[in-house]
Amino acid sequence: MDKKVMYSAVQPSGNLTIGNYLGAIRNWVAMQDRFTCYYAIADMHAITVRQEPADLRRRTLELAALYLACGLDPQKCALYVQSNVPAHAELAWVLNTFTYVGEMERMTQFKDKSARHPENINMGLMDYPVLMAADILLYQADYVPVGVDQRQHVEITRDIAIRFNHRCGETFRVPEAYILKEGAKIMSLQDPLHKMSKSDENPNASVYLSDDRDTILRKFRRAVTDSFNRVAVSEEQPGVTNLLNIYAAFRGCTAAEAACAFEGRGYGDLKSAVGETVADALAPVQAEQRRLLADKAYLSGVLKEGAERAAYTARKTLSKVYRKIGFYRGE
Ligand code: ATP
Ligand code: LTN
Repeated sequence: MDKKVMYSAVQPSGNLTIGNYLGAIRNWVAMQDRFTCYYAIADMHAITVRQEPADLRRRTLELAALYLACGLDPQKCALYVQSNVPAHAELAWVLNTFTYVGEMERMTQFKDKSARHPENINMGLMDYPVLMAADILLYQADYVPVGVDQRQHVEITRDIAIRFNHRCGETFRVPEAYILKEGAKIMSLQDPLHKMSKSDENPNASVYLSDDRDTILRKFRRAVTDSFNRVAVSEEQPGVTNLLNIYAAFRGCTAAEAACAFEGRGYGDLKSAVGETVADALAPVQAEQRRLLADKAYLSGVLKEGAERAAYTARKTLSKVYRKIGFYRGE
């Protein structure tokens, strides 16, 4: 039987956080043996908010190096830069005509980002989920491993695929979000009711994958907790629960097991243990990323080959779509 297909991407729009790592990239590695995988660097999505061109280019390479440093194997999965495969923009245009303005206006991320960037509510920001649908549908993906915040975008992708299939005949496989419980939503260290985000203005709110050991320990020491003085997983203790989730996700246990391990101990102990765990886990990834970034020729080779493989599959789907909607393709 054919292997199932996995598709995911991260935007090179800032410094990646441990939320991006635990919610997304880390889970991809575990799947590369069992699935046919495509993992993109979503630079076309990133430009929906303003980017410095030089920074965008640098972060694109950094993200490629990070994918590899986290353990993604270019022999097993296609790692590529979204803008290097023109079919994404081409399919997005077609899918735009199968998507309603009202649906896009209701998207949570669109509403959030419009509120945060009122000076630049551009069409791309609104159209973001359609481009994401094009990404996923081009590869006939079965599963899309993402953090919880992206579930709505995968749902709309399903709606668009079903609508297209219904009108034009079976064309797209209808994908499912693949969301792991531990690490699916890492919260801000300063405001544990909001998700940790790479674009948070407060640098203490997020632990970046590039942070050094001292910075990591300091950020965890300053993490907002509560005055219950009880280490437990509980809705009324979002800060402590978040620390336990982070600890559990890095240690490979459940948050409840982590809570047991810290029973009767103070928040100070918990914070340093989480900090140490995170710093220990990130150190080898950081070292490998640095090593890879020094070898630009290798990175560029990996991305070129990844784009070729992706483009081959993407073209097949796009040709089918063009045929179904009646575009003239020559005699
Ligand atoms: P931005 O703040 O620029 O919107 P982001 O930090 O939310 O960025 P994305 O590029 O939107 O990151 O997300 C990349 C992947 O990381 C997605 O699969 C997303 O679901 C996941 N992710 C992002 N933040 C978290 C988080 N706090 N916990 C778990 N997963 C997350
Ligand atoms: N919107 C995603 C990044 C992304 C993506 C995708 C994720 C772009 N295209 C396709 C899964 C599948 C985000 O994480 N913010």
